[in-house]
Amino acid sequence: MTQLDYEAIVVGAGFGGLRMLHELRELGVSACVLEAGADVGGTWYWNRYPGARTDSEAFVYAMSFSHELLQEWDWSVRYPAQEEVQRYLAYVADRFDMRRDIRFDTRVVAASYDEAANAWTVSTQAGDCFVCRYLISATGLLSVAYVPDFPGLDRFKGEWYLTARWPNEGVDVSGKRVVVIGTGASGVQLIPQIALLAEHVTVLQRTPNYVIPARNAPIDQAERIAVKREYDAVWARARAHFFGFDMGTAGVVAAELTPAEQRRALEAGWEKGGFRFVFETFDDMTTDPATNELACAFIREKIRAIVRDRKTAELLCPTYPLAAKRPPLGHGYYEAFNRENVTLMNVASDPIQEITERGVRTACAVHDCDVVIFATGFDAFTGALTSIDVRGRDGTSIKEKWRYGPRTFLGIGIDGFPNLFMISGPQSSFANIPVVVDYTSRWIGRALTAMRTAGEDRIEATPEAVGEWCDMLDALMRRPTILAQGEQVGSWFVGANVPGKAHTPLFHLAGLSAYIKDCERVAAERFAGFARSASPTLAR
Ligand code: N01
Repeated sequence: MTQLDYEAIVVGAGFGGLRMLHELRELGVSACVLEAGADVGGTWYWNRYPGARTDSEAFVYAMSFSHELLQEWDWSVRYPAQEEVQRYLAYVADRFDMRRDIRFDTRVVAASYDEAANAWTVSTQAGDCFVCRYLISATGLLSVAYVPDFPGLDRFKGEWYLTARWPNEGVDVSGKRVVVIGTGASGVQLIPQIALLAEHVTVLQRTPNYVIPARNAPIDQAERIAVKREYDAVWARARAHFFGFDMGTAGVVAAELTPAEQRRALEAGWEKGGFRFVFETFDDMTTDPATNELACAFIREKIRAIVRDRKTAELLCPTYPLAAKRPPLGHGYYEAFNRENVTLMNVASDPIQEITERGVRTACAVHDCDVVIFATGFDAFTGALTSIDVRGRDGTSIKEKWRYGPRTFLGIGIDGFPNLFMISGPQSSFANIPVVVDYTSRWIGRALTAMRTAGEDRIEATPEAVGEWCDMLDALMRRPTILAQGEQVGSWFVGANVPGKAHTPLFHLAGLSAYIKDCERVAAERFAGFARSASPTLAR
């Protein structure tokens, strides 16, 4: 019989990995977490660029599994900064004595399933191998940075950095000329902060975003006490919400209001700020194109009112529907373009050609600089798993299997890959991450419990269930919704941000609440769509 090192190995010690480790311990499953970084945190460990902070409101950007933890921890502000989130995750790890089951500085490079042994062998970059029965990936959906292949980067004489791999010791941009490439959520957070220090910041924008003001503010004690008193209800509302937030609805669609009432609603939403603008202004903002355009025109008006230089303001105004790309939250983003030391350039009309010794060259201009910062996004959802050589029952790798896009059941299981579970896997839900990973970890725990009760040790999504799941997601993408329009605007939602990547829906486009309903139906039908058995190893 194959000797197991652990019953379960979890890859990644971010929100997902820590949550899963807790679940496995509750079930009495021996487990080890392998983490590439030197500490817990995952995304929060690596993305420590200036300005990095949550876009989710703090109270629901937390672990919900422990009442004591929820009562103990006090968030300082509505949108905590990276340093505070990192401190929180370290606190969770210490509070529950998790570090003894985590191996840091351990990058997983390969994993293969041995059918005869019903076991996974997991190999690390350092050459270590671990054998386990269950392999659980918690590698994050936005963890592998995408860097465009601009020629000449190796010639550049200055410094260059990725927001997604920001050095621990920080970067001193004071007095330096900086070029930032990318204006997604990362660039939008970074730009106002480095503008405070740099001599000059040149922002190379390809597609403008609808940046909604976050309205960050300290959390007052009365609010803190009120939330802590009803935390169970907070989580119930978050699980029932499209995006996993504790937010209400507007209770009204735009067409029911007069133009003056619509205007008042938009102004009120803008004042509330954050994703409340999207979810609590009109209930049809992401479903009715006319309502969506109303909101888009309103934001464009705000941009023109904030940004003094007319040419810059026009360049910052998007023309595609709001939410076709993930809208970032801003902390003085548009205001930063009123500074003398910030210049916006359009690299849609004048694309980047190469990096030279002295800076970035576009077709029509040369931007000399001391520092280049790439805020160019991620190989979302699939990148982490396809960059590891994961091989299933017949030796096929996930990378080969997903050549034309990911194929999974519930974003949790893959046919041909027994006993492999994914947390925040492709084709699962994209929503407020702590809520998603809490649900998925509990769901995997329920599956393991059902197997244990039935005397089984092997579980695998069936090809039929995978086929039906993919068909259902394709049908969602073909619906004329706003989210489904991401393909036209190069959104990572559908893999359209990485050249050569298959354009398929990378997550369940009907929202978290619908996703949970689908997962609950599967669990209620005794995990229908998964073949479960006792392996000969167990029977022996
Ligand atoms: O990445 P992005 P991100 N030439 O893909 C540009 C989450 N997140 O890291 O739009 C020039 O959004 C690209 O241009 P275009 C959040 O879910 C969360 O900012 O493709 N430009 C775009 O402007 C978010 O959605 C938080 O035309 C090029 C930028 O690079 C997701 O992560 C914070 C280019 C990439 O934007 C990704 O956000 C940060 C090229 N060749 C991120 N290639 C919080 O919640 C790419 N670009 C706090």
